[in-house]
Amino acid sequence: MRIDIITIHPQLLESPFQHSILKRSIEKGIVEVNLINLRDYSTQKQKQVDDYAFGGGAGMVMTIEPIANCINDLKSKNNYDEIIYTTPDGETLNQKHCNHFSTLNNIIILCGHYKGVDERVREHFITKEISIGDYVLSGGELAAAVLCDGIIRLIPGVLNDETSALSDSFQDDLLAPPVYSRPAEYNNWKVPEILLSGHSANIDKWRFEKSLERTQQRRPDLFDKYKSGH
Ligand code: 6GU
Repeated sequence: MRIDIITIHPQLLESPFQHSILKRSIEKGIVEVNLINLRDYSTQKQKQVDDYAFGGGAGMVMTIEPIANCINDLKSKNNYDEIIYTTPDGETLNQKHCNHFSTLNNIIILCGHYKGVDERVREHFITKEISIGDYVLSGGELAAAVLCDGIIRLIPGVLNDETSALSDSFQDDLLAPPVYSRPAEYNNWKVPEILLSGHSANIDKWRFEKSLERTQQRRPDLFDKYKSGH
């Protein structure tokens, strides 16, 4: 999979890809991530990529020309399955989006900034608009990093134990059950006996019940969705 990220702060996005699972996915050649500096596509003297909003009002707008130049340049070299724009007024990212994006070959992520991009970019270039939740960030870069992490870890071969992505919270609309490790007793706080029993059928049953219980208590909305689908 090839992910081209268009940003005015490429350095802000370096670190997430230099560690742990994302780093390994790149080293293994499963993913290629390119950080593209939007300013490189500005034709202005000062490499400007924003301007005042027509009609007035506070805040700058990301202008269409550098973005169009950049996306057209990328499109002349690759075919893209999705061109995603990170913006607080997009669809709220969920596991279904991540599952879908993880099956694609080439995507572009355009990181939003200021008061947003010229609407014509959204109309004519963008195929999907994604938010990571109902709060406002100072830019789309951290949202793009979250999106990439959510996608990349699902690509076959990225996680060592492929089944571990399948038992994630949300993958089947249920939260994951509690987990424990050594020591079996700490401060007189004991690990549930059943997990030490070695009886895998009983353990699976216990984990499933805990998943149900936890989802019902913490996320009644997810629990209703789960029940309606089963
Ligand atoms: Cl994608 N961008 C910004 N600026 N703020 C956000 C967001 C994105 N998602 C949630 N808040």
